Amino acid sequence: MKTIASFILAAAAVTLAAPASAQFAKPEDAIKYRKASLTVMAAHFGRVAAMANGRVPFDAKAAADNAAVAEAMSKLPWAAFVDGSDKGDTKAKSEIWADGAKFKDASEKMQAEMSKLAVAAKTGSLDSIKVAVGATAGTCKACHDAFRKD
Ligand code: ASC
Repeated sequence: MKTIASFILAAAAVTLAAPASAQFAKPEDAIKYRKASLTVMAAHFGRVAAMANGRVPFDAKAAADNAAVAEAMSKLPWAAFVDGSDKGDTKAKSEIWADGAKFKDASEKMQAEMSKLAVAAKTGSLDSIKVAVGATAGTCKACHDAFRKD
């Protein structure tokens, strides 16, 4: 009985961890998934960045809500850079697969800065948000420069 209970718990844990190990039937599905999560992340990060840059009026609740969505999205694309998904409707450079450690490092830097932004946004301090938006955008750009075709 104990064994069955442990098995069920383990299965539940795997199910809950699914976003981090999303499975894809075809390479195109992985490409669509990572582009979709990056697009949603950019949309919500962009709303916070627009406030930080003074393009839209600062709204603390909107900033916190959008930063939280961007943070959640920041965790998703990476499991979708599966082998065989370097070809097709993608700007991903082959360096992603050739230098996986460097790509992972770049992705982790972005996630770390996006998390700091979410924390800053929760405090409601526009000055802290400005700093965090700048740092986060820097990690977006660094990864694009190294790993995305123009
Ligand atoms: C954004 C966005 C990116 C980054 C990048 C930073 O808002 O969509 O891809 O910032 O432009 O240089």
